[in-house]
Amino acid sequence: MDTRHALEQRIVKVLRHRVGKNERAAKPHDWYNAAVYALRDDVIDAWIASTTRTHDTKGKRVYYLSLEFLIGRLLRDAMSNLDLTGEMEEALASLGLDLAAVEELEPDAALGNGGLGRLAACFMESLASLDIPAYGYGIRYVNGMFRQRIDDGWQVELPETWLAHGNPWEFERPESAYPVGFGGEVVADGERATWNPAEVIEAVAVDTPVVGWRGKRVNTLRLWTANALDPIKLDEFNAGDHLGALAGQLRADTLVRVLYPADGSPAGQELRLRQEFFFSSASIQDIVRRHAQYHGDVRTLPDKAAIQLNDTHPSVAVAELMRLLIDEHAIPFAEAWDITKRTISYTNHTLLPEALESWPHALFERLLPRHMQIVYAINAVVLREAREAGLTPEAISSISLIDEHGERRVRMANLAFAGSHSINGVAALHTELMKQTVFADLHSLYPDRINNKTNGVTPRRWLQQCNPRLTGLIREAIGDGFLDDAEQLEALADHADDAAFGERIDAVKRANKVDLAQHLTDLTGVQLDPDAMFDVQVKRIHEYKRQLLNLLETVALYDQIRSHPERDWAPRVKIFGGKAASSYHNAKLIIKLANDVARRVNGDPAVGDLLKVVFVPNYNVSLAERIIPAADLSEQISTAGMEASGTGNMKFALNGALTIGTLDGANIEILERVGADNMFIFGLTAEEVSAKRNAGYDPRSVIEGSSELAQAVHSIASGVFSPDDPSRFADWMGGLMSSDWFMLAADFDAYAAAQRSVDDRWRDRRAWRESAIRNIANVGWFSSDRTISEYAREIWNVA
Ligand code: 26Q
Repeated sequence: MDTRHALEQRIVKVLRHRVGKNERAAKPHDWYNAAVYALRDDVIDAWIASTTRTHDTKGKRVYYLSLEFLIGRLLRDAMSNLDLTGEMEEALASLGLDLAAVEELEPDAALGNGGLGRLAACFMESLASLDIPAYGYGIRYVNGMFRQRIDDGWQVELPETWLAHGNPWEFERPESAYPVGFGGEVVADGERATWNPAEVIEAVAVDTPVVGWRGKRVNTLRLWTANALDPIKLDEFNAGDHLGALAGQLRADTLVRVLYPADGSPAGQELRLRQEFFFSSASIQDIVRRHAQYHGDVRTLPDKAAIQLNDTHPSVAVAELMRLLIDEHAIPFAEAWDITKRTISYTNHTLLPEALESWPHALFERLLPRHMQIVYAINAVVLREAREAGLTPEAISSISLIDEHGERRVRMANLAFAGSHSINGVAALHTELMKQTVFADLHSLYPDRINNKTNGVTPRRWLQQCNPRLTGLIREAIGDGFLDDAEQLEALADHADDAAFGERIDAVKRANKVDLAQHLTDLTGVQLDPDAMFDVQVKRIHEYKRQLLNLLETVALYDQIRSHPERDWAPRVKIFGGKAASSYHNAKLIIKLANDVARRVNGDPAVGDLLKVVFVPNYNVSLAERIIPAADLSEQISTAGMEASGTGNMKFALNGALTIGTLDGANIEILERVGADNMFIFGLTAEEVSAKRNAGYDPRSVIEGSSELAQAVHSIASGVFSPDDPSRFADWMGGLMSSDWFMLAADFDAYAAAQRSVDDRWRDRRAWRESAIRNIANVGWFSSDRTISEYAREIWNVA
């Protein structure tokens, strides 16, 4: 029996015995579940083999603690990494089903906000692909990232119910459960203590397999769900208090109910701290339990476990590991501190001061009284080391884990820094700025700890799976080596000035654009010309990312086209997408403006197909997989010094888009590899931005000095795009005149000029194609395999 036939039989069998339907009764979702169950058997075999291998070799494991994993769909990933896509396609076809349609039934696992969560997902895939034993630890949110609907141009947030039809990828592990305490009191006993929490919630593991490339290894993503220890208080129930009897379960459910839909501006709610401790504690208990079981002595933990903290969200893990070592394993404080630092390392993802987490001391102490004591004990050590090193009182106060200015607060970044042997930034510039700004004093005390690990993206999802046409063409041109080593894409450079190859690259891009145009028409009703330039800015909406700069330039271009319709304009489609944090007023206004501009421009017969504007609702991983392969131009235009790295920038370049961008984050490193001839770099440098801010920059004079910008600002302010409410944007635009922290005005002219060079290059079709090929050829280095290899060698010390 051939394998296709075997897969088909398996699907029908699991449809009957696991889903409980026959072929006649099966609904589309039943077929989706059956397809996953059938494939899953192969995944499970490889999973069990991987775990056994790690046990047998007693290898060191990596533990990636992250409050976010922005995974997206898993079916294509699993099929493709197991090389079963073709078989699945044929098996489903013989059952009268279309694989693409079945794939569409899988909801996105959107357990993350944006870059940080997606990075965690790429890292999990690369860890498995590089055959590194690893666990991801996080929370199984019942409602992940909210679904975005656009009502009359405004963002409306709706709950995302990704688990509504069940989740065939997950395995509940009731035997892996741990108590997590909150509140209560501490009874001291020398360095040790007994903590009697007022409340205990049970964390239960739910595992998802993560399949590596060519199925080499399958690792585990372990997400915690919560149960009341006593799900129903029967005495209370029987006494008639039916709701009170269930209160404990409700408190537990609340913990894992929803992902905090903020990025960059932390919401200081108690529930967030409870989530952070809940998952950190369960994960650390699981890690220490596993170590004790397989290796006996907790003192050897640093030899067998490397714990990476994804930002400060899990930094309470430092105190929790100390507590377990001291209180439960009777290790002296000094030795516990040494073990902790050798085990833990921390990745920073932002310099924005408002995004640095800190918790009110009173809240921290009330919720985690034992951890508060441990934080003080750690602080005593750190402050002593700072005094001994001769640091100034100001430096010592900035290093302290406790912020004493105003209401006393616990600084989570200082706790993570103190408790780690490695603190890394996510791009070269970002890491340098960490040393010079937020961590300057900690860096002077511990100068060997800060290091750089430039981000990367998995080329499986972000090239092979999302762009099969391009992948096929590259294989024809340079063979299959790049599938296992993305840096071999370099061989494509030999084809960069081959005109015939350029035309084939163009044909692939055009086909992807036709597909995307159809999809966007279905979503928004707007008709798009696939021969126009697709100019794309998709990412979280944030002022520092400067979607408003792009919109101002769009408005300026619209004015120009209307004034000079006779000129040889390069037809463009401006595509925007992204979610705004629900409480972020200006971000929501950006979405409204994009939609208002779209309505006016798209309805203006004077511009016709020369300019179209689309705001794609509900941007998510699956939409990214359609949009990125179809992009011609990638907008990476953050205020220099503010985007830690960016990872979308890498995905676009890998798919042959040219970048227009600032010297920020990883754009700088992309420029080093792709070359200035194949990118459009503009604007102030990070140093110039900070000098300008210090020199007292006056945006009003800059705006008035640029006729194009002044006209754009005035037309938005006066209601040209909002005739239904002419003053809608007036205050906002007025504010820009007096204060422009993100330097939109300062960079506008340079940005507009760069856009006109984009037009020039676009008209030279051959030159554009050559640049596109040189982008693809030179960004293999931004594979997350390279990033993870560096972490493995330089931070984790794993083979
Ligand atoms: C913190 C506390 C309370 C509520 C929310 C938060 C919170 C949540 C998410 C704070 C920040 C985030 C996300 C940050 C993020 O996505 N940063 C991005 O990380 C990427 C991966 O390193 C970088 O490429 C981006 O430059 C960076 O913005």
